[in-house]
Amino acid sequence: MKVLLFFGLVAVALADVTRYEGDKVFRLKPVLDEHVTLIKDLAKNIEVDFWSPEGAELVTIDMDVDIHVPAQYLNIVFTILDQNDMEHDVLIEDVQVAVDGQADGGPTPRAHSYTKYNNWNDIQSWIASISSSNPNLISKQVIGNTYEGRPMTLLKLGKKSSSSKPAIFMDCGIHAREWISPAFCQWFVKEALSTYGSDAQMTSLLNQMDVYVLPVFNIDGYDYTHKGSRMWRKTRSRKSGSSCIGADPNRNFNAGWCTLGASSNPCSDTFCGYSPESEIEVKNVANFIRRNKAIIKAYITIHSYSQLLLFPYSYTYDLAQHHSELMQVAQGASAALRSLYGTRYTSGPGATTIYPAAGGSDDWAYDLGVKYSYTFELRDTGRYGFLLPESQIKPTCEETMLAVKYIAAYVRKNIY
Ligand code: DDK
Ligand code: ZN
Ligand code: ZN
Repeated sequence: MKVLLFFGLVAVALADVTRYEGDKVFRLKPVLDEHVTLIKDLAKNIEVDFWSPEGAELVTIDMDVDIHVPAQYLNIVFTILDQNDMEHDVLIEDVQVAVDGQADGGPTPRAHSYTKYNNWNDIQSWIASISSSNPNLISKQVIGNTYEGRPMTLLKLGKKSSSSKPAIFMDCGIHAREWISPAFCQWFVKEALSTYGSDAQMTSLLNQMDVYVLPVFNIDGYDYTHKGSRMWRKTRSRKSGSSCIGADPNRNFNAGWCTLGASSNPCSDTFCGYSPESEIEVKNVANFIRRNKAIIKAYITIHSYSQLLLFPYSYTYDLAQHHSELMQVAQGASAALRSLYGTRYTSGPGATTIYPAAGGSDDWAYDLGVKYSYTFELRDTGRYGFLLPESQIKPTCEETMLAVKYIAAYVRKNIY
């Protein structure tokens, strides 16, 4: 009886998990206005999961469009592409195979590891143990709870000091499915602790500044990508009157909110939310940064994929007041990143480098007065996309460390 009950529960649990057998990821190359219209029509009529750009409303001519198409729609999509002569590649032949293939970072049993995609449970225990490991360099504080009630714990790295130090704020995991991002925040914390005292750059950084690290911003969404649907992007907030769940946290900040490159449709992956900061996770982070704006000198947010280093603005095509300095620092950071494995990044303002998108955290922080405001889009450029294999965590994090440390060193030398 017990055994039967057990298998019954397992079956129920499995039935809840979205699977992607036979699904494909295409890269479309729209070179005619008709191609763009066609992609938008396709999105209206069948269930297309936009990987890049992240919604049909962001598609423009001559851009690469990466879409994940469920197996049941493949025939129709192939037919439409051929009938309309739209150039396309298949990036991923079978999405479920790629999902299963991500975990190439080592054998089970899978405890916390810096070269694995840890689930929220493991990250939570890691936060607790790492912050008690070295009380002289690290402390933690809860800045609020998520919609589903999980604590948002912020780590503070830096040599203890009697007076308050200038600080850098960095978050990971704004978007649930971008798993390489929380992996980078964990890596950064580990590296900071283990290289303090030996690496000159890290030692000066933590002596003169504090670095606030939020390892997972959108915890509810992240947890859901482990337990429910791997391709979830948004928060998990519900509102009566809509059957669709969640808003895009990176469209929910109060910066040109919902004017451009965001959707007011609650079912869209780029839904801007019902009002600025309607998402409690966004409000918690915004409140913390507002409260500490006198000391926060840089804001860094980690996403994937595309290999870009972006800075304001995304809600307008206008150049930021500090455009040339932001560009210079971005190019220096990209060069540092490339020096390790040759990985190429493109730098520039969000609106022209990726796509116009209002309500982003970087634009909001910048307009608040945090001059050095950067959005990273980490590896890769689409071979695996969000399903970057675990074997790439180490090289990705190592090279990204060089870029983040470059920005941090620049900020440290230029704020006094
Ligand atoms: O939120 C997005 O769509 C991407 C990361 Se997935 C970044 C867009 C540019 C920075 C937003 N201000
Ligand atoms: Zn993202
Ligand atoms: Zn992205």
